[in-house]
Amino acid sequence: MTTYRLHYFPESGNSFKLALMLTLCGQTFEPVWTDFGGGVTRTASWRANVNPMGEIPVLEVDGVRLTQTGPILLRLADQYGRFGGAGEAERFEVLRWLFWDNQKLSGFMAMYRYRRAFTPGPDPQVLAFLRGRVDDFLGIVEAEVGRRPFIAGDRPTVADLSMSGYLVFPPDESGYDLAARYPGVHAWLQRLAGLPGWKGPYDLLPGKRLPRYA
Ligand SMILES: N[C@@H](CCC(=O)N[C@@H](CS)C(=O)NCC(=O)O)C(=O)O
Repeated sequence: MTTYRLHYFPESGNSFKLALMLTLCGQTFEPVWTDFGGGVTRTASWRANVNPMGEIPVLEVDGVRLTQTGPILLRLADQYGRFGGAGEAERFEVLRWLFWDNQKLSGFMAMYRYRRAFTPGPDPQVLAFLRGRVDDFLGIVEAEVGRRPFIAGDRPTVADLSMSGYLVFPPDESGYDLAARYPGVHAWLQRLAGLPGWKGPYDLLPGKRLPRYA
């Protein structure tokens, strides 16, 4: 049986993506809480011993450290035969949205939420810029998931798990009341939350939280 150890912090939507995928695939993992707020991922020793990219999450699979949620999700999808998409066209869609999510939706939403809620005295101009980008990306998702149940087609895939990773945190952290402003996105998130075994980030990722400023 494969053993998993997930280096994470509870507010990390990227960590949630992996925790959720493992859970939906019926796997358990050892949670390795990491002091992100205390700056441990910036230290030379953490980078030398855990992740040279300086990022959370890190998934240890039978002792081998893997990073970058996109390829990890794809590998787990192959391993468990779940959420990988069916056929060449759907798999291409999965890759397309995974890349887009990493660069755009999750990338900017993570920065916006972190600055807004977990950083003292955020620069209003920086927040306005980031929010403008997130609004654009949410508008794109709103249109797409209004046309089909899940982002790559009729079935949920790792692209949905990735893209929803930062959208399921409480509105007072993200600053977005999705039900009110993006009802199609909200309905898509509800479809995902209806998957058997689905749990939210703070249920899957326990431990000490970051200080809140908003
Ligand atoms: N593309 C990466 C993103 C990982 C990432 O940005 N993680 C955040 C925490 S959730 C981080 O460690 N950021 C540190 C930094 O940007 O310096 C992935 O999918 O794993």
